[in-house]
Amino acid sequence: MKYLVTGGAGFIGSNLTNMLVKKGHEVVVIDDLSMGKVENLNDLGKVEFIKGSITNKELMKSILTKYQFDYVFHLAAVASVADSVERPVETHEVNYNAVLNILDLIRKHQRNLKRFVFASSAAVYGDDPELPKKETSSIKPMTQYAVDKFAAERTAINFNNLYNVPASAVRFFNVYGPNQNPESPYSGVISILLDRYTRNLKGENIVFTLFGDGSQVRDFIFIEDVLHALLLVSESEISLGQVFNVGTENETDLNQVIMELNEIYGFDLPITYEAARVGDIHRSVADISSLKSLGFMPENTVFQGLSKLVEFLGR
Ligand code: NAD
Ligand code: UD2
Repeated sequence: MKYLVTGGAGFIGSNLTNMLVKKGHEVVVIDDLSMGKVENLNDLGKVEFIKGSITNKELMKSILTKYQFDYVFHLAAVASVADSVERPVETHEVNYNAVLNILDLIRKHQRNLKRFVFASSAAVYGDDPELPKKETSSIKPMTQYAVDKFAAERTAINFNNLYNVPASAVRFFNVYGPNQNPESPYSGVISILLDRYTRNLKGENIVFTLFGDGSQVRDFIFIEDVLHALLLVSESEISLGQVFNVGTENETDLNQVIMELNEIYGFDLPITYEAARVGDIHRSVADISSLKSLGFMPENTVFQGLSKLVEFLGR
């Protein structure tokens, strides 16, 4: 099969690309390397890597007219909520306008497509007290990131309904695993935590900044489980035109994550506390009944996932 993975040098995209290549599929990756790294791709010789922005209309047209894809996974985005608060206009260009353009190009030029899978986010639910979040829960996007994710997700589903562009969307909760870039202040919290543990182990005296009191709750899901979910959604017939939460249904607060990592590493990470971030969501947990109806069952607890990740990174 032929796949296009946008954002394929990033965290989720590179893990997906590496798995697809391992299964013997052909993969084209487009990434501007703003957050991703070519080194995340295990077998560059087997991937057609294109460095460029999804906002470049000419480039996207050339890719989507040159190849006929079976599957498109759209993962490229300004992936940080806090970054979108700093850069709402740039975020909108990447996280919405580019998606609309890609869908329109697919509508006009892709004849073999089996599925376009859009990476949306649990952020669309906002801070509404109704928990766990069901796909039918109320939507309360609190940042440009969340507004654009919801709008792009609806656009993908509308292209499915109006123009027969086969599309599904997934709302990721908090994903963690190898290849998550810890270098931006807006990186995923687990990647930042692991970076701080390893640097302390190497003798650097570096403190982790906790925004809030650590009681914020997330539904953390390990990348292996996410890849399983992505394959199920892309290959199932009943997922066509549908949106799926991708989480575990387990609530973990940040203090517990740090406690488990202290146990895995065998020392207490030095922490400094700052005010909670503007736009931060206090509690987020998924209802995954819909995903389970496709045959999904998360296999890793947070402790198991963190242990595998620490193993992978080496101490
Ligand atoms: P990531 O930042 O590692 O990956 C995104 C990739 O897109 C990066 O490699 C980046 O360089 C690339 N990119 C950014 N702007 C681009 C542009 N204009 N043109 C081309 N490439 C561009 O983030 P991730 O965690 O792998 O997230 C993947 C997708 O999943 C994103 O759409 C993100 O919003 C969504 N998501 C992630 C999580 C999570 O917990 N990681 C949660 C919810 C949703
Ligand atoms: C994540 C995703 C986002 C999204 C959402 C879905 C990333 C980078 N962001 O946002 O794309 O769709 O999940 O729910 O993966 N924190 C600290 N110290 C730090 C960094 C973070 O205390 O150095 C806190 C942060 O304020 C927040 C929590 O940790 O309360 C999680 O932050 P995050 O950026 O990992 O994830 P989130 O949920 O904001």
